[in-house]
Amino acid sequence: MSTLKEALAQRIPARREEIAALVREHGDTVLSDVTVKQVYGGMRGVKSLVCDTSLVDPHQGLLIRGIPIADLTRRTAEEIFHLLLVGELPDAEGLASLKQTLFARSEIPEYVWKVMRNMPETAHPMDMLITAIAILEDQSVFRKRYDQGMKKEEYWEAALEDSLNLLGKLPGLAAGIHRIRYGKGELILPRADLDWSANFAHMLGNDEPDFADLIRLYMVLHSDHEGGNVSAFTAHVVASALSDPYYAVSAGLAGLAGPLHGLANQECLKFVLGVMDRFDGPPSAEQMEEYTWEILESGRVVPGYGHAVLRATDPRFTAFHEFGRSHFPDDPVFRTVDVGFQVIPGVLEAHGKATNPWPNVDAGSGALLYHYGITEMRYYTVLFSVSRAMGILTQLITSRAMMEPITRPKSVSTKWIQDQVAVAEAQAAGV
Ligand code: HAX
Repeated sequence: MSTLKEALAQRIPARREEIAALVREHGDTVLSDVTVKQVYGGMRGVKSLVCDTSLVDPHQGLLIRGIPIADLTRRTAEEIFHLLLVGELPDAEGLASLKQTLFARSEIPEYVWKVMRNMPETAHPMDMLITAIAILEDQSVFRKRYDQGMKKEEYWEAALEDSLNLLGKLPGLAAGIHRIRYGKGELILPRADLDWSANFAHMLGNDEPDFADLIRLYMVLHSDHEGGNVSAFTAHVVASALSDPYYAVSAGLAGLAGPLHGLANQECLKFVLGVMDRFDGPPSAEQMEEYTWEILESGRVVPGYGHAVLRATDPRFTAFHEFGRSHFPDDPVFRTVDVGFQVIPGVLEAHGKATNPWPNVDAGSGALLYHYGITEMRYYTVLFSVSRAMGILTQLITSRAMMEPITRPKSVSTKWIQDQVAVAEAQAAGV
């Protein structure tokens, strides 16, 4: 058996050499062209980023190190973290060691709780989480070692230390934010016999085995979604300046807090409860259709549907949908999500705007949390964040291990683009 650090240390030299050779021998090979539409369209489809932890196939959905997410839904969060980082699932001893490592780093300094308790009652739970991570920066090993003159070859070791420290604390931080923000009583301490996600469920105050299983699934499904999504890309850019993992994760999660990205799960449940409120319970297919058209005609997006990369039903939605169907098919909130799944893609297709009318991960997750009493929808993106930190951190450690430089794409002015277009038109006209 080897620890996570040993497993990584064994793999890094060959990987560095592989990439160095690729750049040395094929550095000028063209991978992607860029069109005017892409430049003004959020760089959609421009291939200019490396992410080896995961890939989003438009039709298959998320693949973690080449394994479809649908084949990983029984795994623990620790297994997924190891897989993301090392490229392989851990053996039993490696898994036990990682579980122990994270538990040993779970204690949260008292000053963090003081700040959390003093934040305004109106502060969004994401604001609290981002603040908590930012003030933990004081504990950064990366920053201290950098100040002492750490060698570039060793950056990944300090990034790994910070990542494990932060990851160990995240379930406790997030659960504590829930208890403080929603008046749930005293903070609950983690238990040494529980793993990372089971402890999260426990610290949220619900020890039902099915709830722990949902939180495990939630942590697995949201863990990573390649490198170009807003949160991963933001964290990548910030960390490329050698800002430490605390800064990078808090910046990335600020992106996750946007309604077009991670906040969509909060918006989804609002949508579902809105339909139920209007029709006094789960709607018929016709009522759901009517409600969806109203949203679209008022110029709003239907949360939980559409995706920048996916072109099919998100397998993560399917996994949540299966969970609901097998555990509580008659729950009214779940039934409403189910009617939405049957109706909304057709409405979006008829509306004709969205490139992908199918549900994404956020469409159903809130209904499952709601069933177990996590009814505070503003909190949902915090759960997403705890999981997504795994992807952000493993991408960050990998970037430091590969000694990547600072990110700095070239921007151009609209005038420059207009000039290029004029030159291209003149050439096409043979002038
Ligand atoms: N409802 C209504 N209109 C939609 C839509 C939806 N669910 N999805 C896309 N569209 C619209 C877009 O707003 C856009 O309209 P404009 O031309 O007027 O700007 C048009 O269809 C084309 O957009 P697209 O190419 O299909 O989608 P984008 O790549 O631009 O955007 C989004 C992808 C996920 C942001 C988009 O589908 C959306 O806003 N969905 C609803 C919000 C949501 O569910 N977000 C969560 C996504 C998953 C995630 O990141 N979670 O964290």
